[in-house]
Amino acid sequence: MKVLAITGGVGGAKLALGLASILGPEELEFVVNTGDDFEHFGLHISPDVDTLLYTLADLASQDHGWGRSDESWNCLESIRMLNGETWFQLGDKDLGLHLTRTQMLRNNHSLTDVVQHISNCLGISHRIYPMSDSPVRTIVETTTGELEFQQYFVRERCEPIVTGFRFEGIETARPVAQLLDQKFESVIICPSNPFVSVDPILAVPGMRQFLLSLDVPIVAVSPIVQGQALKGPTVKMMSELNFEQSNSQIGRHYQDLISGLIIDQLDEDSESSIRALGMEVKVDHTVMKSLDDKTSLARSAVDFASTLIKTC
Ligand code: FO1
Repeated sequence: MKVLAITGGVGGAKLALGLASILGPEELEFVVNTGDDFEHFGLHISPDVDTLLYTLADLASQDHGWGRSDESWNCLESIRMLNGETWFQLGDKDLGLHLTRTQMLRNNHSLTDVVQHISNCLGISHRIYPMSDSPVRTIVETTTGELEFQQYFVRERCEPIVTGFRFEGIETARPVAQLLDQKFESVIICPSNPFVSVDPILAVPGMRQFLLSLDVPIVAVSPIVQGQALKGPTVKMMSELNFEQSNSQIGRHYQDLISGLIIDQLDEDSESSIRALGMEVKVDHTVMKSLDDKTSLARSAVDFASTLIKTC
């Protein structure tokens, strides 16, 4: 069974690690959000891609979920001493990756090639595709104006009230050709933020059509439990956009795409309302703390997708 996993950053990377622990490189590939990418100090930063790279390479900071473990912050301290911008924290080891990527991009390598190169160097055997090689930038529309994603997320700590999103550059973006050449037997949408992590991927012209043309089960894992997001501003965004903060709403969000939704056992009572949307529901333990939690949910998602193949 070859699986395509769609993921954003920290939340999605947990399930991604679970999937990579149970499926080999021939059985699993990833497509990752690059709407969070931005230029900082002239460097190309690709937070969601890097979170996945570091997670799969067992180099991710356990404290933050993003950035490197065993990090040092000499460069940041030096910037601070010079009254430079320190709102976005780049560790010394992490900087090495940003420098390498930026130089490769300037030497006309595609982002896909850069990600492949870094994957190889970090010993990652699963294939990771950025959602597109051309730049797409998530812009958060708020009651106080538009903000680039990292300004909203990190600098403003997700405080501004969200009114919508737009994905700058999306019109000319395309899924990477190597991804479109692949066949998959199921697709798993990791429990990432639907608005700013998964939607940018699905908004790439041709991506949704590609996924639907596979004609295979597409399964999503809900990122919310008991009306709360385990990480990040998903629920805050739902509330500000006047959406119900529920798994049913997550089901509605992906309704024209998915055939199954996995929800947490604490939300068992929403099973029938989600089924009424015309999709299958699986109730499981979706809170991933340990590696066991991650592999167990991964196995559950893969099994769920394979039961849907039989009913297709
Ligand atoms: N997130 C923060 O909340 N604060 C930071 O200073 C920060 C730095 C950072 C550096 C490199 C990197 O790859 C990610 C970093 N992140 C930071 C995480 C990132 O902004 C978000 O987690 C994602 O964009 C949302 O998926």
